[in-house]
Amino acid sequence: RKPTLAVVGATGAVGTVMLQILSQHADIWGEIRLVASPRSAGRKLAVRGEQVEVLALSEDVFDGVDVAMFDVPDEVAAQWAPLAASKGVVVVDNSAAFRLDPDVPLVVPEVNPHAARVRPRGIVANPNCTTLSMIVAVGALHAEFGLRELIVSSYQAVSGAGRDGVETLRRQLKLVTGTELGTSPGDVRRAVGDDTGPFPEPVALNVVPWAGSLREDGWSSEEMKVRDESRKILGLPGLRVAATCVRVPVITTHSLTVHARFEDEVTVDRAREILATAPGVVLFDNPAAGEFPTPADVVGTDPTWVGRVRRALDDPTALELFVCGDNLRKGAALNTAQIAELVAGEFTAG
Ligand code: 11C
Repeated sequence: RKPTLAVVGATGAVGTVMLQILSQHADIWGEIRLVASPRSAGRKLAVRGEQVEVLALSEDVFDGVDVAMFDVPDEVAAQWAPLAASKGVVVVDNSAAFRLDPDVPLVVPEVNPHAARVRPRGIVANPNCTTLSMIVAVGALHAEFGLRELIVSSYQAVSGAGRDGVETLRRQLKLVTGTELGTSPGDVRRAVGDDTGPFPEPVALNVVPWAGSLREDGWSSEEMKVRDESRKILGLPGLRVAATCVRVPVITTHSLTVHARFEDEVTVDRAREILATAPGVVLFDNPAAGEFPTPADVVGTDPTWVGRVRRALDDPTALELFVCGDNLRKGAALNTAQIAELVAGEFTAG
């Protein structure tokens, strides 16, 4: 029997990519039901080449559903995911609401697929896009070398903040294009005005060292997610992690610099072999030819792209990498779909 799938949050930035992915992947699903807020109910969206009407989120929409992929705000997921699970639905949730719950596995199919089978609450969590943009590459290196410490800086695209983030950058770019702005203090700020959308500062012609909300001691929620989620996915509760999360004027695709320290000495040759053969990773690393991943080329693709692989000059146990991943695909919709497909295998296997 082909399982029934619900896509909850089908009209959002991630939901839109979920529908594209469902249309491109092997057609393993029976009915696909599209669900969104009452505001979007009645709209028709294309999936698998058909127009499907969007239903308003309610208890009834989960009747007969086997698996549901959720991409909704944390508070909506906190309310509705347990409700769907209580009706026997396996929920794959892309919010932060359950990621650190010890009874909810946090899954990246290339790294810890086995974890998806043990789900006491009927919920499987999908990691944050910043963690996901690097963890497939880091997980492959960890499996060989044994990870001890991660020091990362992110260069995060505006679509991580949803449609509002994208609209904000596009609006600001129109206001600064063709000007001489960016040459004196505050000139960009004055040109884009007080409405900086979901960002605390102008993002056009700028970089903003902030993503998420304020946590203790000056850390951002985004930085804490990178730390907490990496530890949980890799099964390393004591892993040393320091992250600095930065927003850059890129539409889609997060990048990170990664300093990864391992148990013993590493070699670049072995690291390159691992990265070149790891599922879900593309090694694109030839600086002499000007070849390294950038968001402009990576956007719209599935893998984690890795370049600039070097051994740390002052520590033979550490590697330096530059990593790019499409935050809406592997960072959100694709990983969620991959988890849902893992779970679907349980239904089709009987
Ligand atoms: C961003 N990574 O780029 C965030 C968005 O916990 O899933 C995703 C927030 C989350 O703004």
